[in-house]
Amino acid sequence: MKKIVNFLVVALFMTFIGCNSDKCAQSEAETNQYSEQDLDRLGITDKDHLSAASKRALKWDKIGNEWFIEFEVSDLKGDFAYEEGVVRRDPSALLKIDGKYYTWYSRNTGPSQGFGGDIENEKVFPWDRCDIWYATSVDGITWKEEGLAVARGPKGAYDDRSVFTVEVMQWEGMYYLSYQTVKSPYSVRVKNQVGLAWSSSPNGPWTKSEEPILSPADNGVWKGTEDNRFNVLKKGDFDSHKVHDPCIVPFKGKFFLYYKGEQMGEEITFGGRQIRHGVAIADNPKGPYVKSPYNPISNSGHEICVWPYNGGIASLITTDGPEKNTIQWSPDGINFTIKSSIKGAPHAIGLNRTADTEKEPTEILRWGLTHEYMNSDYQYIRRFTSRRVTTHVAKGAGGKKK
Ligand code: AAL
Repeated sequence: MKKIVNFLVVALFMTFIGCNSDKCAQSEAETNQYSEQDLDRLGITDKDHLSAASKRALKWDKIGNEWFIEFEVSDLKGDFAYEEGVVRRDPSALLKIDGKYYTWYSRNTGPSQGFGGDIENEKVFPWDRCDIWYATSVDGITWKEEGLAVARGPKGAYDDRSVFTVEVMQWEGMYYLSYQTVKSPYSVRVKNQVGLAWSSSPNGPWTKSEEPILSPADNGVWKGTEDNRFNVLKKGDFDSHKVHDPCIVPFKGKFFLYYKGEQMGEEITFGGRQIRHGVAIADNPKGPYVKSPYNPISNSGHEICVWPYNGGIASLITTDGPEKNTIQWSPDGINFTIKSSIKGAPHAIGLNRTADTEKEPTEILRWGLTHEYMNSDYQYIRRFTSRRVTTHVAKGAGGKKK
């Protein structure tokens, strides 16, 4: 009996050692779920030994290069030519109304002093003390600044310090501008909210919402009283400090307000800022907007750049996080997967909403607006174009695919 027990103990031990010495081996059920064709396409010949990277690759959608593009940026003419002393930045999407393209943007004048000086009277950022202006163009190249669209609110209002980084939505004969708001004083720890204005004409006049339509989560706790955004007792939700870059898209009979969240106690992770996107959903354009319980819906990104495609929503993810410089798509507007990894993209894109978004996945990115830093004080609005890249040609190979 003793012998049998000893044998069983040794056998069990051997099994244990065996499993551990080859812990990367796949279970039969695991290996059988992959087709020979998929394995061959990915160059995986030993399906019993799949690395973590191979396992990720086997989960990819079967896509070619239809989401891969490269961008170029160029100067615009007329009032969008660079003008010393004037900030024009964060252009909205383009609408075409009565033969003219329209865009809205943040505008102000003069240099920024940062947080070191007289915050009450100076400008801390180029996007501080902004109002929302608009411009039109017949050809998308030469622009005419038309004037003020939405001004900051009166002292004491939630938007008394700055209204900026605007997006536009056209819906059933009405125009909606969603934008960031800051209430004075503009401290480092100041919360940023989102406001809305609407009009029956792109030329206004605009009616502003009395209250913000979106606010940061209220579950972070600052540590101490120093005006420092990194000192926290508790960080709270991904958007506990700021809700930024709003963009409302009509989708599946509702209104999806995509936004960028900034978190109290933000860290640098994966070589970038800890920036993520969220979505808040409403039955009506004016709200109320309810944040999705699935937020954050991205783990990377910066300015929001989203468009409808193939019954879902596509999103260009730029600047920050491990998935920066990717284009992603989601069937439900919430669960996004990577469709392409690109070399980089212009900042603060204003999409051409007149494009035929169904022609191909990135058709809406063929041209549009962006902004560029001439220096830390002044930014100006420029044009981007993009082209699809479907082949890789070795340098000097005479244009033939090699
Ligand atoms: C941009 C945007 C928001 C920020 C600032 C102006 O990149 O994310 O708009 O507030 O910078």
